[in-house]
Amino acid sequence: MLRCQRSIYSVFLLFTLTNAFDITSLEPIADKNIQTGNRMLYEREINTNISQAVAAKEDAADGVIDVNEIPVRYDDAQLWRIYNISEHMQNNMPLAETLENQFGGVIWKENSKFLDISINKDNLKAARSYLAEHNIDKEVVHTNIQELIDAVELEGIKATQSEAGSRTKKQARSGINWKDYHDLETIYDFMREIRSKFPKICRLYSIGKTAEGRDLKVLRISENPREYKKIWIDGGIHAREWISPATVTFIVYQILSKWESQPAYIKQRTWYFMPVVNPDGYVYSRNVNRLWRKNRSPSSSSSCYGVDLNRNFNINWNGRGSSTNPCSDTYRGTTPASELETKAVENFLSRRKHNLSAYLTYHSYGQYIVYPWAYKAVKVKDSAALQRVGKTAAERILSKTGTVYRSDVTHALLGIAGGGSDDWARAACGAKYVYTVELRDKGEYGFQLPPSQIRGTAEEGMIVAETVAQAIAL
Ligand code: 0X9
Ligand code: ZN
Repeated sequence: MLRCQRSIYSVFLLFTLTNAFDITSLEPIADKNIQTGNRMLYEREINTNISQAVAAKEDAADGVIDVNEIPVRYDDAQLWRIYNISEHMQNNMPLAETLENQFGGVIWKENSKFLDISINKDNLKAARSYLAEHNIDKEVVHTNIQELIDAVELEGIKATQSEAGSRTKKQARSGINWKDYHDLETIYDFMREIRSKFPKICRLYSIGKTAEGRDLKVLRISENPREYKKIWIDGGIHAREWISPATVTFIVYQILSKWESQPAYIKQRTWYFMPVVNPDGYVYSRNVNRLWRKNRSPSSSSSCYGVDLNRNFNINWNGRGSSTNPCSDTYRGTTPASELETKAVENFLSRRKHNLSAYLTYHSYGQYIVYPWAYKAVKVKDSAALQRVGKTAAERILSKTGTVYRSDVTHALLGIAGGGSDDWARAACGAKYVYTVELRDKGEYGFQLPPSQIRGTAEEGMIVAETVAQAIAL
């Protein structure tokens, strides 16, 4: 035990001396980003329009084009906010679904108060007339979504380019930082790097593969996995919510970079981190379609791809708030846990449910900290404790960063939905502190949260994790 402690200490000392994860000295990713991470931007720079992009891809692939790989653009697409959506049922169909089915709308956010939906340029006129005919008001939040997407990419490149001249040998190999969003490889390299720097307390699992053959990776941090209470933290269930994997990697970094001086409620825990539950979707949202939400599994009954993993868990599957249509963004899949990602998480966690005290899952956007149930309009029996801890986290966030988060039971704030990972963790694994955290913002930028807000938002995610860890009795 003493030897183990000493070696942890020496790793820590080495870590401190080399300063490998000092946020200011991490290896810049600018060059890499232009070539790999931000492929959409790279492609736009070399191809001035889509037909040229197609030609370039055709060349690269010896005449074979995969239409699913042609970058999707959102020039002049608008983002609308519509209030009082429950009043606007059309022939028994919610308005969101009508706009999705008839006008190719992409639902960004739907909750008890409003609907955020984007409409492509070609459908604007028809969608506008539809709303006018039905006396439905809308706010136009953005008039060119492509501009928002481009602005994030450029800001990220600029934020990291300034460091290009200051590389040293000591810097992290993974090239991660919290000034920009990163590609999957950078996130996985970071996890590998953490494991090799802290071999005594870290274990890296591949808990399965995706439909496209990517690994599903989980990092465990624990000094005593047999005894310590477990906290699971995941991100990236929804592909386009890029702030979520960024927040989960930040929590890993925060916890480990000061490991020896962490309080008992952090050190005497077993932490599981899965920053990207949906790697295929994440890669697709970086390379092809920025607004992609689901995974990328093909359907046998439709030409549409993807299942909403947060409607695919084995808890009231096929219930309200999920869709039977493979083309919908809330498609629930063919059976409960039909998806490899869902199956992998369910198998891994249900085998480790002993001592599982908390399940935290990071999403965006809206600034909410919500707890079960989502699938029915009932609170869990110990909801008073969940409300108290959620409220404490929100108060701490407000005093530290000034951002307002609301905490409440999920069905009240976000509406009813079956098949969610949070409800499953509570029902199937008995985790007490179960929260879905909807990170920044409240809709100003939505999924295109500026890179300058990554750090502050990730700190808010960290506060939730710390508050929950503290609430669990040792
Ligand atoms: O609808 C979702 O899956 C989550 N919101 S998001 O905008 N990130 O898609 C909220 C999940 C809340 N929990 C459940 N519905 N189970
Ligand atoms: Zn989400």
